[in-house]
Parts: sequence; structure tokens; C-alpha cells
Amino acid sequence: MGIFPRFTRLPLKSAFIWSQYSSALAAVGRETSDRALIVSSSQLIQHRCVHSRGFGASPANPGDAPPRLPFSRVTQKDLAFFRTLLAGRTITDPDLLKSSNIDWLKTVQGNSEVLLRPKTTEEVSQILRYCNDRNLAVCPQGGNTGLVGGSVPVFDEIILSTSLMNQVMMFDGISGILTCQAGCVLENLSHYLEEKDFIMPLDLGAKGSCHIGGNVSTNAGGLRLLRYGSLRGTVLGLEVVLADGRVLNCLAALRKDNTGYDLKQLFIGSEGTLGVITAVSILCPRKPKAVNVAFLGCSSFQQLLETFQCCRGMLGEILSAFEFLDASCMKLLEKHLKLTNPITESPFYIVIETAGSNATHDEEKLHNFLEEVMTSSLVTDGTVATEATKIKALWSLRERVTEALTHEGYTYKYDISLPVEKIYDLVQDMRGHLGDMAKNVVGYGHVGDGNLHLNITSPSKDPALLAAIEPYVYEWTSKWKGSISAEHGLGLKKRNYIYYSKSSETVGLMGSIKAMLDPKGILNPYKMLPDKIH
Ligand code: FAD
Ligand code: 2HG
Ligand code: ZN
Repeated sequence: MGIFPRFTRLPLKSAFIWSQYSSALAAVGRETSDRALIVSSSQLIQHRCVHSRGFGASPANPGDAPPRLPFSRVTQKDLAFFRTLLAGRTITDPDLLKSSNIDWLKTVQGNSEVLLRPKTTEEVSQILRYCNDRNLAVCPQGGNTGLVGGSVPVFDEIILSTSLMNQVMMFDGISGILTCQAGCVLENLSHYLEEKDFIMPLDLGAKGSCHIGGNVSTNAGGLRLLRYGSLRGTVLGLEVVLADGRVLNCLAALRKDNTGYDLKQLFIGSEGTLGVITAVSILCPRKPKAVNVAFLGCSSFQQLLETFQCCRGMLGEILSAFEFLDASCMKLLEKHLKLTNPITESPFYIVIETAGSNATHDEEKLHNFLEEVMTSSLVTDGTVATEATKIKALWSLRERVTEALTHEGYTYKYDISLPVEKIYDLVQDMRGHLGDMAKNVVGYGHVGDGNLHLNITSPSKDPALLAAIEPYVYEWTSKWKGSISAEHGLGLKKRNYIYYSKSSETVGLMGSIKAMLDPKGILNPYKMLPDKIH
């Protein structure tokens, strides 16, 4: 076993983000108007359907922002209302607003002048009722770790933050059902549950900042999906405030409930466009008694796939994650984060986690599996950790790739799901296709879920590079019947590419649902739905 450095959790809200804020602003340029920095004009047929107004020219790039829709602008009278409702929690100081106006990647920036921080569902209800009456647009925001430009305003939308809605409401130690407010930070919930011998059914690199409401709104996948399934299965109930302020209480804490339409599913993955999630009830697994993590090297992606096959067969019910990163990712981790590769250099690296109830049994199974893949030369080198700090260190090599990439300049991010045997072909194809245009073309992701994170970097934003990547990457994905957004959502950046994964009929129905639940289109406008519904 190698010797691993000790790392703390990714301090998303601390030094990493804020020390980079000023340089990021310099990189993207300062705003000159109330438009997002990636703004250009666009046709808004979607909003014509929702708003019966709004036309413009097509955007230069489909990921650019469309023109501002004719929502009202915030007045002094509006501020007086908010200040009465949320005394000391209506933020208008431009310095305090900066971090909420820009996304985690520092690629999208809006110009909201008001950040509201409600503590209760009733306050969210009053805010939305007022905004709907006044035709004021609202951008719901959780931990602001989203990667598709969905969590920040595009123009001057009011930011409705869930950061003070951070109370656990109930935990049932028999059923394992947790009910909490939407603004609970995922990592805090994990700590809370661990003390009670349970865990959250999801885990992701942004755990230190993301909120459970944000996770549900994006239907986040993450590192445990292979074992515990998606939030569509583990979320048992939601409380949602609709655009007009009505509170929809679907907070049932029941495993089984077949009384009519399962409305909560509409809000899971709806990216703040249909309602504001204020509370979540979620089914939590028992904390495994034994956890092991193996970090392995493979010399080809084919061997990695064969290792996956073998792993599923030999580890069976104790397998909890099967993740990968390529050699280019490892180089960036070493270069920017000074992480140490614990094994011999390889073209591919795998992180395998087992989680079970019997340490001896699990270790024996893992040992047999490792012996098999080493003797059959599927794996060239490897190390195993059973102790918490070493497990954490091995996981950092996978979890912190996103952070390492931010040091390379501008990153074009693609979150693709494909038949698992095709996922790395896309990376190789893209390298050939782009040649010297890109600084890095790297691949990593959730092999167990057939989910590739293809990331392409350049020293700064490069329209020619972007034109070479898109729509090529989406055509490639569509040809293999994949999804152009496996787990991050569509947000602002990918909304207009929805047709590569969804039929016109499906998108049309989405538009109708949006129009029914939010007739004025005040909730997270310009996000998720395409500019043009046809
Ligand atoms: P935000 O970023 O604040 O918002 C995301 C979207 O949800 C926005 O459209 C916003 O309007 C909406 N929203 C937020 N809260 C609410 C609410 N209460 N009601 C209605 N709408 C709301 N994602 C994965 O799926 N898997 C991963 O493994 C993963 N790893 C990541 C690692 C890093 C380092 C980073 C930076 C991001 C990662 N992400 C991952 C993406 C991101 O963390 C997730 O999408 C996360 O679920 C977003 O949660 P959040 O609270 O930050 O939401
Ligand atoms: C992950 O799996 C996240 O690490 C982020 O989903 C992926 O940075 C990315 O593209
Ligand atoms: Zn991911």
C-alpha cells in the first residue's frame, strides 16, 4: 500500500473560490450592462409560448444568453416589501452580491441587485406570490456549484437563496427517512446521519457547498449512484412553492404511495424552472460497517471495461462505486493540486469502492478480485485503503479533477451518457478532431453509470475551438443514442441542445407544463427549456 498525503474536503466556499474571484473576473471581463457576460441575442419562441412576447435574433452560439425578457425591474417599493418580510436578510450590497452573481466555473455572470435569504417555506411563498404579481423574475440558488450556468441570474433576476433554510426537520432511525429543509449542505447532512449510523444515498465532489435542494433540482448523480440509484428513487417526498406562492406539500415519508400522479418527479431535475423546493424527504441507507477503496492502473480502456465486468461479477452486492480518470487528469492533479499518484503511471486509473457489513468477508472478496485482475494482467498496478484518511486521499484523486481543470484556463465541459463501451471512444475521437486547437482533452467519470465527463481546455475562451466542438460532440452523442446531459442538467449553457436527446413532442409537453405551473415564466427564465419550442 502506498503512503498518501492527508487532504481535507474540497473547501469550495473558502479559499479556493474566493481567492480566485478577482482573477476570474479579469479573465471573463467586467460587465458593462445588466446582461450576463456570455450574452448575445436570441430568438425566444419558447418564451413567446410562455409569455406571448419576446423576439430577437438567434444567438451567436446556442449556449449564449438570449435578450432580456420584459420582466419588471426591482423598485424601491419592492425593496421595502422585501426588507419588511426579511429584515436583515434582503441583501443589496453589490460586494455581497458578487459571489451569488457568478457561477462556480466563473463562466457566467449576471447582474442581480437583490439577494433574498428566507428561512421558512412561508417566507418563500410570500416572496414568490409578490414576484409573480409584480412580474419579477427569480433565480433559485442553492450552493451555486452547478456546472451549466443554471444557478446564477442571466440579467437582473432576484436571487432566492436557500442558504438559511438549513434545518433537519425529522429523522426516523427505523425507516432511515430524513426530512430536512432544502438549504441543508450535503456534507452536513452526511455528518448528521453518520452519527446515527446512516449515510446519504448520494455523494459528490461539491458536497461541502451544494444543498440538498440543489441536488434534487438537478437530479444530481455523483459517486454512489451505482449502488443506491438516482434521486428519482431515493427522494420520497418534496415540499415545493409554486410560482404564484402556492405551497405544494408532497412531503410524504412513505416507501409506497400509488395515489395518482407522482408529482414530485416533475420537480426532481427541473432546475428551478417549475417551483422552489423548500423541503425534501429522502431514504437513507445504513452506514456500511466496512469500506475499502482500491486505486488501480490499466493500460487500455478495453482492459478497464473488462475489469469492470470482472468486478461486477466478483464483488457483486458490496460494490459501491466504479469510477475512472485518464492519465491527462492525473497530470493535472499533480501539476495544480500537488496530489501524488500512489501507483505506477498508467493510461487509465480506476477507483473502486466496496461498502458492506462484514469486513472479513468484504476484504476476502476484494482480495480475490484483485488477485484475478492482476494475474490476468487486466490491471497493471494498484493500492488498497481501508483506513478513513487514506480512503479520502484516494477519493481526492477522482473528486478533485474538476478543481484541477479550473487552473488550466477556460474549460468546455461535456457530461455525456453513452453505452459504456463507447464512452472513451468519444475522448479519442475528439482528440483527433481538435488536434492542436485544444490544450487538453481529458476524460473521467462514472463508468458504472456509463457517464463520461469530457473536458476540453484552452488558455482562454476560444470561439473557434467552441465551434469545432459543438455541435460535433452532440451529434456524436446522438448518433450513439446517448444523453447530452447525464447528470448536470441543461441550465443556460445547454438548453438549446435539448433536441439532441429529446423529441419535439417531449420538449413541447415540457413547455406546456412550464406554462401551466408558471404562466408568467418568472422562475429561472432562460434556463433548461430551449429558446425555440418546435
Ligand atoms: P445550485 O448550483 O445552486 O443550483 C443548481 C440548479 O438548481 C439551478 O438551476 C438552480 O436554480 C436550481 N435550484 C437550486 N436550489 C433550488 C431549490 N431549492 N429549488 C428549486 N431550484 C433550485 N453533479 C453531479 O450530478 N454529480 C457529481 O458528481 C458532481 N460533482 C461536482 C463536483 C464539483 C467539484 C462541482 C463544482 C460540481 C459538481 N456537480 C456534480 C454539479 C453540482 O454540484 C450539482 O449539480 C449540485 O447538485 C448542485 O447543487 P447546488 O446546491 O450547488 O445547486
Ligand atoms: C464529477 O463527476 C462531476 O466529478 C464533475 O460530475 C464533472 O467537472 C466535471 O465535468
Ligand atoms: Zn459526475
